[in-house]
Amino acid sequence: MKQRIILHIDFDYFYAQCEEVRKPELKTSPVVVCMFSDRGNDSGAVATANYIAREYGVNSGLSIKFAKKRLEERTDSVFLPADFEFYSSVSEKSMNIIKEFADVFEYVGRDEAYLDVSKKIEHDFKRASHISQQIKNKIREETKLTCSVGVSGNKLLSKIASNYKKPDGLTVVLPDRISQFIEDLEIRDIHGIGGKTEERLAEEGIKTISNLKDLDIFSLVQMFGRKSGTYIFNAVRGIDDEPVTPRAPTAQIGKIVTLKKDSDDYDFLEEALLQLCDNLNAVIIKENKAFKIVGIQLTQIDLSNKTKSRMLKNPTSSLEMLQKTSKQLLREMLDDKPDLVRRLGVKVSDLTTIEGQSNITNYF
Ligand code: DGT
Ligand code: CA
Ligand code: CA
Repeated sequence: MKQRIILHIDFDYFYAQCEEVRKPELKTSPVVVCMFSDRGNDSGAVATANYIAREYGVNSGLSIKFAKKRLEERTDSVFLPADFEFYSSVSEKSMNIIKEFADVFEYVGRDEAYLDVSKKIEHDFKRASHISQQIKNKIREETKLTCSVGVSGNKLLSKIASNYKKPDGLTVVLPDRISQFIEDLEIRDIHGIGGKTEERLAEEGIKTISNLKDLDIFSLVQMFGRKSGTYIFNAVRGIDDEPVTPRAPTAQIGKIVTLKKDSDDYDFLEEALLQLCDNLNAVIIKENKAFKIVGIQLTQIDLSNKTKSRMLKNPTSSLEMLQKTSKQLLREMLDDKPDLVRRLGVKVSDLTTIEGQSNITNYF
């Protein structure tokens, strides 16, 4: 078989960079994009931060309170609420540019995609670096964004490579450099080997990639089961046959209902909400999706809409998570004393498709 050549493209500090694009004067300040939870001024977590803020230890998931503390001395710091609609529009524009360069284009998430370019560049790695640089240039010219690109013969290595040098990186892993490239990594750098697996391996004294490489497939299967064991065995050798699968973004899936009566009663609304969650979950499962954002919408009797959404820590397709999060959102919205509610909706977004290898990574 001819050499495959696959690119993984990941935009740098995506939400924060989007904010810099619409307000370039932010570029010299720490920029922190926040998911405020509305329980008080500073409750909530950091969605992402630009690289200046990261120098102060401000990263995704940190509480806003801590982020402010760490940036105390930077009086020029900017804390902004996440504006998903804007980020989606920037993403759409960027993805449309990238797509043109691919034989096969696979959308992974708002700031991430795989491109199979094997045919287009006639299986030639020299041309792969060239096309990657062209993509970066075009993205920068047309959207003013930087991204990091990983190039290799498969998805696994390209994903690791795009993260290898950030921001504005370009890393090519040539076929004869694979084992050297992998040996210098940490175990956790390998996509699909999560914290739990790492802990389990550490219990056995396996702390480096080369320790891990010494394990035979039988031991790995014994520890992690056939599917995951085989995955790890191959991954540390840089082997991955997953095809780049044509996939476009599904923006969101939602369900909406007109209530039997107008109401602002929590229990009444909850009952309708749980029914919506059931219906929505059926679609999520059928389409093999995982979601990261849950939102609800109230249409009031004057037909005005109120919406509220929350980002979860990890993508999931769990009905329980959907119910729990949407009930929480409903409570918070009723605390704000809306008018009587006429229509109620629940939606999920930031969707990813679960299948093949990514199925495995969900077990870790
Ligand atoms: P990087 O490392 O330069 O690629 O930085 P980001 O910010 O692009 O990080 P990435 O690619 O892991 O995630 C893409 C976007 O997803 C990011 O801009 C914000 C969002 N995100 C990532 N992690 C979290 C998190 O833990 N919580 C929340 N709320 N959002 C997150
Ligand atoms: Ca990114
Ligand atoms: Ca990403």
